[in-house]
Parts: sequence; C-alpha cells; structure tokens
Amino acid sequence: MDTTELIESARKVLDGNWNGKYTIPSATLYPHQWSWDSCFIAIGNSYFNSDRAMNELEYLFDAQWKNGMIPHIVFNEKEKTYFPSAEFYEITRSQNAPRHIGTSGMTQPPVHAIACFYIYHNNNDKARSKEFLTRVYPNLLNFHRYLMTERDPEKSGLVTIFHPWESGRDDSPVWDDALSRISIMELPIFKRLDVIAVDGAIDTIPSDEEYDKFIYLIELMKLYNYDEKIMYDKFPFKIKDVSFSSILYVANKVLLRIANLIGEDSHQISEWISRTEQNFHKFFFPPSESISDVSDGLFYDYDLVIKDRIIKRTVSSLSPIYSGLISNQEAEVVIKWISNADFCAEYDTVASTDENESYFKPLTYWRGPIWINTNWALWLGLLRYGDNERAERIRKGVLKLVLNQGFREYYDPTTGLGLGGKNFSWTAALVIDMLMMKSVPF
Ligand code: 2M8
Repeated sequence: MDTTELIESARKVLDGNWNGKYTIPSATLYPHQWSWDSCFIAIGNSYFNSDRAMNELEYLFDAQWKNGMIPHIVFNEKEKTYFPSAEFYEITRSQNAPRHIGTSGMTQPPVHAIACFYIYHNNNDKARSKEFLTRVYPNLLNFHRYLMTERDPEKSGLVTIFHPWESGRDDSPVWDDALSRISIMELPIFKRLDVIAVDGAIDTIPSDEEYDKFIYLIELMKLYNYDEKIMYDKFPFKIKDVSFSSILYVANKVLLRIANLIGEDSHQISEWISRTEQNFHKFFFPPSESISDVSDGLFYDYDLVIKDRIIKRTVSSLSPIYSGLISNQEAEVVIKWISNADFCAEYDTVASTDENESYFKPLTYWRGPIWINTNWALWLGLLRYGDNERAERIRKGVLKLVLNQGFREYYDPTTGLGLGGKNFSWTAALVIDMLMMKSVPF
C-alpha cells in the first residue's frame, strides 16, 4: 500500500465512524463522543474536511459545563452498549452541568486548543478559520481557566486529576498504589459491558478489583455533587499528572498564539505558562541527590494524598519532551529512554510501560501496549528537540504497525499484533497527520 492508499484508508475509517455530529472512537467499544479523541480526530480531518473538524469540536464545546470543564464523554442517548451510562453519572447533582445533553462528570487532557490551531493552520480560507477561532476562543479560555483554578488551587500550573480516566491512560500502573489505598465503602450493583465488548479478550481490560475502584470514584464524585472544592478537600485520589500538565503547557502556548491572532488580551495565559515553567521540575523531577534508584532523568506523577512522586516508568515519564519545557540535556536523557530496549522494542515505537518492569503487561490496555497518540506526541517532541532521525524511526514504526494490522486501538509491543477496537479513529487521524504534516504547525 502506498502513501495515497494509506491516507485513503485512514479517511475511510474517519468517514465510517462519523455519525453526522461527531466521530465515535470505534464502533465495537466506544459509541459516544470522547473529548480528546475528538481533538485527535479533528487534527486528522483538518487536512481534508475542515468543516467536519469544526463541527465535531463545536458539538463537544456545546456540552461544556458552566465552570468551564469539558466533559470526557458526551453521550448519545440512543446507544445503550456502554457503561457507565449518562444516567449513571447523574450530573444534574451539579449546578454546573448542562441540562440539554448527557455527559460524564470528569474531564480529559486539553488537546482542544492544539486541534483548533491545526484547523486554522491547514485551512486555506484564513478568514473563515479565523472566525472559527474567534467563536471557540471563549470555550478554550474557560476550559484552561477551569484547569488552572479548580484543578490547581496550589497555583502550580500543574493539573490535578480525580480519576485515572481523566488522564486518558486509564489502566496505567501509575494509579495502582493510589487505588490500592482506597477502601470501597459501598458500591451499587452494575454490569461491566466492556467484558462483552472485547469478546473474550479479558486480559486486555482492567481487573474487576481495579474496575470497582473506577466506579467507586464516580460514586464519590456524585456524593460530593461534582463540587471541586469539596473534592479537593476530601477526595482519596488526587494526582498531578506529568502528561496532562505537559499537554496543557503546549495548549496554553497555542492558546496564546490564538489570542494574539484574533486580538485578545493574552496576559492571563502568559501568567499560566510561567506558573507551569516554575513548578514543573519541583513536582515531577526527583532531585538527583534524592533516592539514587530514581535519579534516572525521568519525570514522575505527584500524588497529593501521600505528598510523594509515583515512581512507575511509563510513557507519561517521557512526555515532557512533547512539552518543550525541559532543557536540551534533559531531553537527551529522555531520548535515550525513548530509544533503548526498555521502552522501544523491535517495532521502533514506544510501549506504554517500561518492558523490564514487573507491571508491564503486553496485552493489557495502558499497561504495556503501543498507542499511536503517545507515539505521535513523542514524534513531535523529537522533532522539536531536533532528533529527526529518531522521530522518523517512530513515524515509520507507526506506519508499519498500521500497514500490518490495520488501524487498531493499540498494539502488542512484543509481537506487533493489533489489539482492542478495530477501525480506531484517533489511530487513523494521527496517521494522516504523520503522513501529511509538512512542518510542525507551532
Ligand atoms: C479509553 O477510556 C474509556 C473511558 O474513558 C474506557 O476505557 O471506556 C481510554 O483509552 C481513553 O483515553 C479514550 O479516550 C477512550 C475512548 O477511546 O477509551
């Protein structure tokens, strides 16, 4: 298959998953709109189908909460094959929740400003795409303000997540210790539908014990009426996430460009950016004189409950290279990790967890498999730091996986086997970007 054919087949995946309002991640597993999926999808569509990319994001923004939170799922009422459902979330417990549509009560990483800028960058009709930026700017600003206030009362410029699902890396071993410290008081009766959806591939999905904790955390959010102030005080799961914060840093820089483009005051955004710059290392980078076995040059999530870093080697530890806020020397160390056999097996792509660690599981989602969105971010990070050769190896590795196995949700790093959802939208969309991007847009 040549490049044109590959782009064509990626477009077919996006067309097939488009339902007239948004693009579902994958028909077999995810029948609703997911927040960061829609952003990746809009990046792919920005090359051919600007209108659809704009509509997709505006549909999502229409479900934004009054406090600025963009929910991680916008539900399609007719679809009943996914749990937890809109009814389960009971979002009307919050004054901030929309009343016209069902959503989840949590958020996901802020790729939105980045996606909106792609739409502007790839559209020849600059007047029209500038109108789009002007229209969505308040949504983007309010979302970033929400993350910088309700999710960061410390004013650190780093985001606190209340649930593993907010990271987008749901089943990562990073959450294990925090989840194991939580005792479940009471759980409603529920039925896991992912077990049915994966059709017997049980070792690809979280254990029941872990899943119960996921649901229990939603029960607690409901108990506290999704009130961030109460949750900040009482919640048993509060983690400052490296990857989420790295994405927000890039998104703030892009938002600043958007503000300048459309003539908005960017003072507040500059302040947010410098907060992140001042605190990123303080929270996420263990000082070299601390514990010798973690002075490995990697970045680690910070658990606010136990006030300590979570030393688990996962792709999140590599994500600061995407942010551009680490020094060239620090980036060199991260690149060594990206390139060595711990993370990067035969396929030249980066696994979600260090393959030499006990918590590495090649088939279980976010515990080992290769994901295309994280590899896409590392590819951009490598280009940013000038390692074009390694960036190209990752790009080629991604294309090889897709050519061999199709646009799958994730891939086994030991065999290259495609796993999870088939015709997975963000895999198709980001492959389009990896094939069509001429220069990094920002
Ligand atoms: C996965 O997460 C959802 C919950 O949000 C799930 O497991 O049901 C994650 O991979 C997440 O990053 C992604 O946005 C979602 C839809 O693709 O699936």
